[in-house]
Amino acid sequence: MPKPIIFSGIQPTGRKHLGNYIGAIRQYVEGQERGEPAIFCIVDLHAISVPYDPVELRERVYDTAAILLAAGLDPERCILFRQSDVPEHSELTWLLSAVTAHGDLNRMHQFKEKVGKDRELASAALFYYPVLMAADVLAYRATEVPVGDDQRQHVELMREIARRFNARFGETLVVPELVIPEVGARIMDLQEPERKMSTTGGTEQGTVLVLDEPDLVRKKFGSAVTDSGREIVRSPEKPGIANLIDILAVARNTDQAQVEGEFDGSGYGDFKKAVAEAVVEYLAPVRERYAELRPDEAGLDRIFGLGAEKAQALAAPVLAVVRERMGYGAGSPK
Ligand code: AQP
Repeated sequence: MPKPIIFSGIQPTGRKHLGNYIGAIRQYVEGQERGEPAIFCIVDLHAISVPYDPVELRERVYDTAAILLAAGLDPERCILFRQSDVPEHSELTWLLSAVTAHGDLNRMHQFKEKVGKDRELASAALFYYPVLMAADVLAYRATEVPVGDDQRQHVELMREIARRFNARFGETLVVPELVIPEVGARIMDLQEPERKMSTTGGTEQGTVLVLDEPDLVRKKFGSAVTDSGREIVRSPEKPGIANLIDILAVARNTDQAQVEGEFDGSGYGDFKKAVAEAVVEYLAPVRERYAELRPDEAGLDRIFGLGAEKAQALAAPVLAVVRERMGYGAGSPK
């Protein structure tokens, strides 16, 4: 069996939360052992699809790189780079737009959720977000895309874009597989457990940040919304408890049934305390390593430089074939 080519992107923000960590970053670290190569990209081009500050953007890219390295990504074993350093992503976005239906983009849940009532004012970049995401992955002929459950629809669309491209221009692109974790693919907001934990759409108190101080983590779990019952079981009527069970299972590297068994008969208060302590312990090494890594921007720049070089060496030949198949440049398609 050939090793998978793994690709995933992450937005540049210093406010990475437990959902991002459990749903995505944890999978990246595991992926670098399996992938050949495993490619991880800080998607600063995606970041301009919503209002932003240029000075802040540069800072947040460093923050995100330091979080990923602190979590265990190793530039010797994976390719870690900044999206804007590899122009093939932008070019392929435009080329893929030829086989992307406007109607498909119109149906994207994330676009609808993010624009809300302000559809007319939303940037065209936000509408185009899924095409750029397709280009990110397809430029590397990646076979696996590790993401959280919220990205399911975007990955389905990129698969469709690859199939349409191949049908129209001949077998060129690889149709990648979605990879979501068995437990923790959708971590919910602690205050509003029917909504996913989110950078922009969640509550402050219900969003646990990777870099939160331990006491703040304890406070957030202490005030987590549960229900009026007593049972610690996974059930659709108990989204708050089900979410805490998932979080504890991941933080302790065990399964949900084990957690249910251990806390059978316990009160919600004790359960929430146990989850808080497990998460504090889970995130402490990341926070500590982050504090060491983040100040060294020159070191982070070196990692980006090396990563971009390796990424471009992979993407450029794919782009050359795409251009040729689409009828650009001299000669006839091979
Ligand atoms: N609540 C979540 N549970 C599990 N996985 C999640 N992810 C996001 N939220 C959850 C996964 O994290 C990865 C990186 O996400 P991102 O930083 O690129 O951007 P995002 O998906 O836009 O992150 P947010 O927090 O959800 O921001 P908002 O809500 O503002 O858009 C992705 O793989 C994602 O699936």
